[in-house]
Amino acid sequence: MSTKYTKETYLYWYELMQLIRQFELMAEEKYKMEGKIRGFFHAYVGQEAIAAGCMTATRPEDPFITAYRDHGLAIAKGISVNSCMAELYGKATGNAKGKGGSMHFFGKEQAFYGGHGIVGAQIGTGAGLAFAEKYRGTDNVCLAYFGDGAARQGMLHETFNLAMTWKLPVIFICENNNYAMGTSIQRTSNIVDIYKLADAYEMPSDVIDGMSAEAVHEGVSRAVKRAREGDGPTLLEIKTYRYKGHSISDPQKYRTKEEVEEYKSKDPIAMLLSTIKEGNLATDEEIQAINERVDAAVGESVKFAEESPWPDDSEVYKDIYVDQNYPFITD
Ligand SMILES: Cc1ncc(C[n+]2csc(CCOP(=O)(O)OP(=O)(O)O)c2C)c(N)n1
Ligand SMILES: [Mg+2]
Repeated sequence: MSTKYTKETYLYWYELMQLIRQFELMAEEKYKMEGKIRGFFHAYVGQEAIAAGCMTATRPEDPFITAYRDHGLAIAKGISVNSCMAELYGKATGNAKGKGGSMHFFGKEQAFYGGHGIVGAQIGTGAGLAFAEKYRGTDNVCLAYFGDGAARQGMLHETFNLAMTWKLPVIFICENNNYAMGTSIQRTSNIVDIYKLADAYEMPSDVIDGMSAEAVHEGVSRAVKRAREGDGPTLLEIKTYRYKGHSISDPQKYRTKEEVEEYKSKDPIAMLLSTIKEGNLATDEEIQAINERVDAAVGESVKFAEESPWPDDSEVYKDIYVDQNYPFITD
């Protein structure tokens, strides 16, 4: 079988997707089994092909912004797994200095603008990032991610309207994983084809198989090209599935085990590996070497997080939008 892309591309996708998955599984273990991580925690397991395909379709300086299910995209953007694990542990070496936690990963240097907990808020902020790029005269394109639940927020409509009016270089990426917490997409609207929401604003749209890094790469590349050329936004509905609960404390009564197993049979990493093998792109030894590299990086991230210091007490009032000398803050 001949493959569409180079060996490097397939192996890059494979390594990145494995890194995201193994990071998530390790962090979950540290949370559930050892109590080393506390607070909110939303895993990206099952959705990794979206992060992988988006990376090869964009440039490092293209800004990304997403919701609280942010670990995978942050790692894809090049924020180190050490600083991601440390952030989950609440340590000073975390990418948000241990003060943001799971939902607020951040890396300005990597053009990763969070990590946001208010459902749908980052859709508007993403258009703002795109506005900034256009204003500065760059041809960078912002990728603004949100879930199927967030697609029901008013913010989406106001943002779509202005983004089309001003032809902003933004790609709205709906990661449609079928559920908003425990509420299925059928229960939140009579419009279950989210891509159709673009029609009201005459915005181009597309539906993409989110279990395939190749399909994501292709769909996002088309939208990026249009945005870079000044033709404005696109809505991409990327169909995916999360294997884990909404958050770490979700008993998952709203779906059957059979449904989850059905999606796992189309696992994005397993399918990518089949493509790699069928195309004779890598030997078993090469794949094993990647897996070992990933395991070593994830293992090292735990060591790094555990050995890192807690934030100093003096950090409490830093990095918030309040003057440190504000009257009600006393020593
Ligand atoms: C404005 C607002 N309303 C409600 C919530 C509570 N809440 C947190 S996550 C969530 C579901 C969002 O689902 P979706 O957008 O599909 O994202 P997914 O978790 O599937 O990635 C809700 C309702 C919130 N954080 N913010
Ligand atoms: Mg969802």
